[in-house]
Amino acid sequence: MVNLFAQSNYEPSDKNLKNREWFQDAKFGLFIHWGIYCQMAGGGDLGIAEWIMNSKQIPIIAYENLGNYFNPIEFDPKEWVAMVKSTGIKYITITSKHHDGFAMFDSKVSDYDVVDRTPYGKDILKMLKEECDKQGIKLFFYYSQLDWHHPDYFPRGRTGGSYTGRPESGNWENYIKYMNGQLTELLTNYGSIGGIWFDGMWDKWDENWHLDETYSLIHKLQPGALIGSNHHKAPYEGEDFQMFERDLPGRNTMGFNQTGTISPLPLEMCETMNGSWGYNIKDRRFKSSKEIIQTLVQAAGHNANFLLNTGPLPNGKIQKENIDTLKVVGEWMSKNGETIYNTRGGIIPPHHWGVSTITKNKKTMYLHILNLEDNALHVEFDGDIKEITFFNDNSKVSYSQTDAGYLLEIPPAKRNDIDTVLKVDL
Ligand code: FHN
Repeated sequence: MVNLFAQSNYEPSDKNLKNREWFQDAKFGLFIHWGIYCQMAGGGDLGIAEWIMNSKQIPIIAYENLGNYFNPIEFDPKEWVAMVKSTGIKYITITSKHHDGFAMFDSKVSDYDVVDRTPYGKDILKMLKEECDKQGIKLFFYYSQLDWHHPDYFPRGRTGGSYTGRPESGNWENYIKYMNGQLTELLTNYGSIGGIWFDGMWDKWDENWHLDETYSLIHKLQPGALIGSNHHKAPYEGEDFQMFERDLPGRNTMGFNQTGTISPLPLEMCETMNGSWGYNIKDRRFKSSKEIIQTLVQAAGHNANFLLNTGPLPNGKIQKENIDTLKVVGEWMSKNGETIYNTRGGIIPPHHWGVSTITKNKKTMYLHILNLEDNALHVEFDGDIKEITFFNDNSKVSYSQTDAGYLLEIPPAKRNDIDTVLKVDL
């Protein structure tokens, strides 16, 4: 029997509801997977990065050495956040602790962290948060409930088995205390944060994760903080948004999503820039800027935020290939942001030709045509339309009404290879 004890009778605070709306308006976030694993750069295997400890079965006693060499002296939070801003990204979600158990912040409930165990010795999350505050970017913390390092993460789940060298015993309640201790640090030492992005419950489904305790602790410390969990199932009570890993809401092309439920909560889809979350030197499968923009647009049309990942290098720099792509995405957003930010997934459901977004006052709809071979597009819509224009040059779109909707003329010269955006005044 799964005994999860989600936060029962949860009533989100007004602040929380406001933040949910802010979150939905923000639409675009940067996911950052950064930890001591980046120094192994995937170890020559495509598809391994932040999982290297488990994939290569590296015992704790050996893996801990990675801390001894982690010295990202070129980490410049000001540069990171400025780059984020110029891309049109509104929030950052960074790994505070991944499955390897290593904290990228100054933890007092453990010394297995960046301040105590690395020559760098600085609190990366604090540095980043200070800069985010200065530049007006919200910061969320990813936190892995799964832990391959802590001895009390016992009984073990599907991963982090005997190769780690931990005793085959442990006190689960102690682990929950430790986790809640770290979460308390994250929610008290870094000012107001966007929220907590949980991951890892899928490691042991039948465990009592004491979500009631953890979720109410978070909401008590910061009632406005949004909680989301990447458990791949429908949201539990106490969660404030629903997330989908590398898939649009409701889809399951990657094999992660275990639910057909799309909740009325704010939605978020996360995606990699290549195929890896953490830095992998061999992974050159970089998605084109076109593919990334189209996925962002698709996410918006599915009423979801887009959380796009980068895995920084051991020296603290962001991969150049990622910066180049983000620059192009930023240029597109600076021209077309009006059709994405502050909108909701359109009243015209996603179609093979593309998606629609709509302003919150429902006066303007945007059609994002992502695939079109014909010179005309039939759109099923039974509302009244005042005018349709091409968003890029305000020229009028010729259209006629049909029994089922509207037939729009889209001559080839007016089409854009990435997204032909039409503005529809309702
Ligand atoms: O195992 C993790 C993985 O390393 C990464 O953090 C992703 C991000 O969504 N989540 C997990 C897999 O579901």
